[in-house]
Amino acid sequence: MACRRGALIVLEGVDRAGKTTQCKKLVQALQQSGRAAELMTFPDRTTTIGQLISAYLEKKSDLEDHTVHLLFSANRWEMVPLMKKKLEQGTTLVVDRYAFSGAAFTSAKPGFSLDWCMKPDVGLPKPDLVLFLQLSPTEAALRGQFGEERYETSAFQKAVQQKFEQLIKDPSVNWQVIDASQNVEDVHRDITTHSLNTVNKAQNLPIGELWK
Ligand code: FDM
Repeated sequence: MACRRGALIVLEGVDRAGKTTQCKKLVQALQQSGRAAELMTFPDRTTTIGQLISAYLEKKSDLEDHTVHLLFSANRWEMVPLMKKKLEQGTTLVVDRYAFSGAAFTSAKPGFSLDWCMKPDVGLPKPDLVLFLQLSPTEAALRGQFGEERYETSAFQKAVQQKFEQLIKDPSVNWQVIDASQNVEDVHRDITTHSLNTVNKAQNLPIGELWK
């Protein structure tokens, strides 16, 4: 019998919602329950494309807005063969940001439609579950100052949040909104419950294609 595939689980949300902490805790929890699980992060700053993106985010270089959008997308596409291989081998991938950040962040810039921003990512492996860590701007502000990277301002983050709200309305994607204002362990418990259900359901299903 063919090996049961792993699930593709994505965490999204605005800055300081706790995505990175929760991704790590979820990978540990899945592994402790005896399932193969690995963390992936986008942008993946280790590749040649990722290094261009990283310099842009650190404001060490400037890139034209369409160009950087396409680089973020290319940075996902270059990982697709590895992602598919791992999923097919039965490893669940927990992904810190994906095409939804791509569409939300660029479309928050003037002159970009959400529709145009989604196009380059059409056909990527479709997540079996997208967990949106919901945190109001007021609650985010209580968690401390923004960092120094590009996009880390409250006005831009508010615009990004609105774009995420539009993306969440798309019923073709399995969104689950998580209340990220809870304490770390309560958020983790909610995320783990949804993820275990998804891992069990996804194992016999083919990998879907995003936004197709
Ligand atoms: N970001 C991330 C984008 O603008 N497009 C994308 O496709 C992705 C994946 O890059 F500001 C933005 C979102 C965030 C930055 O920051 C990455 P972190 O702190 O490394 O997640």
